[in-house]
Amino acid sequence: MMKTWKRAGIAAGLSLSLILAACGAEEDEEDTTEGEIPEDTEENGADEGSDEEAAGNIGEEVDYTITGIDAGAGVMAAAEQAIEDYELEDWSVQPSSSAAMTSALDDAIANEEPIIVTGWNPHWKFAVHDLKYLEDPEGSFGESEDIHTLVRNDLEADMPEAYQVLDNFNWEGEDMEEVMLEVNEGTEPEEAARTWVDENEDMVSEWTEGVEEVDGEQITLAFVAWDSEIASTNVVATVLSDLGYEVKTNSMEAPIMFGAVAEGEADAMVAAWLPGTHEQYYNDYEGEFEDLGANLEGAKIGLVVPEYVEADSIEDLQ
Ligand code: PBE
Repeated sequence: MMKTWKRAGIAAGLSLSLILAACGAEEDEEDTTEGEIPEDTEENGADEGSDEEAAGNIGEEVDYTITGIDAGAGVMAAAEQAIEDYELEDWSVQPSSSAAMTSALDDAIANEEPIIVTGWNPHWKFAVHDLKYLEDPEGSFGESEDIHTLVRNDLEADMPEAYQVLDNFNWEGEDMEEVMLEVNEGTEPEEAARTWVDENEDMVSEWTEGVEEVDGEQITLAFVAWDSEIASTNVVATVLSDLGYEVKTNSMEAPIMFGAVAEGEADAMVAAWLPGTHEQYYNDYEGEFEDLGANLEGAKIGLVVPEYVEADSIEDLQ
């Protein structure tokens, strides 16, 4: 299953990069006309010239397109909200996938082309590339977020051991990024999670302290194939399987993940970004799951660009 989405992601990434390459080519032609005064400088007056010019360019250069991820992601809804809040009528958000977005980002950076993506952290991309969030004075992307663990309502009674581990599971952004980085370097997620668990026995033993082993009971974790949640879900799966569980990790769309836990088709998820990113899904099913609180604090979503992009704020896209 993992293989399928990866391949689909790469295919989508390729077509995106072809589009970007095509845009880049047009713009190169314009750039070669040396000494020509860009049209909008004259129109906008000398004072505002450089800001407006940068903004005008970035819009044209990326074809007024924000490179997005899966349509169900909260960051996609927030990006649509930003288009409304900042009156960016000409702009649109292109849905793709977490994997296709990062491969489009890699390609753009390799060619020093501009790109704007729906981004978040914890994420390995900040360790690999020089990136920045566009400032968001309107707050379309909300403030700092926590990632919560949600379990089905009867889990504590049915699987007290797993419940305890899920309740204790708690780590930092940099822990998650370690796992993500390794996966990005080509290690299978299960293997990267195994390495992390083996190297962090102290932390893991806090999650499993006093928890009895079980004998092959089945447990299902729901997740979405976002790089961050591939990391967390595989780490929790490894810890549970070390306790004797037979763990299934099921990847699905974001709204379905919330529904699966609410309806008891999945036992748990460690991927609820709150209060903003998944507010809608959380409210849709509130009362039908148990919220075990934050497993990671200080996460963030927003629009992300390479450092060399001249825009600093979403306002610069206007
Ligand atoms: N993300 C990663 C998700 C939550 C985790 C930011 C892409 C989202 O936007 O829904």
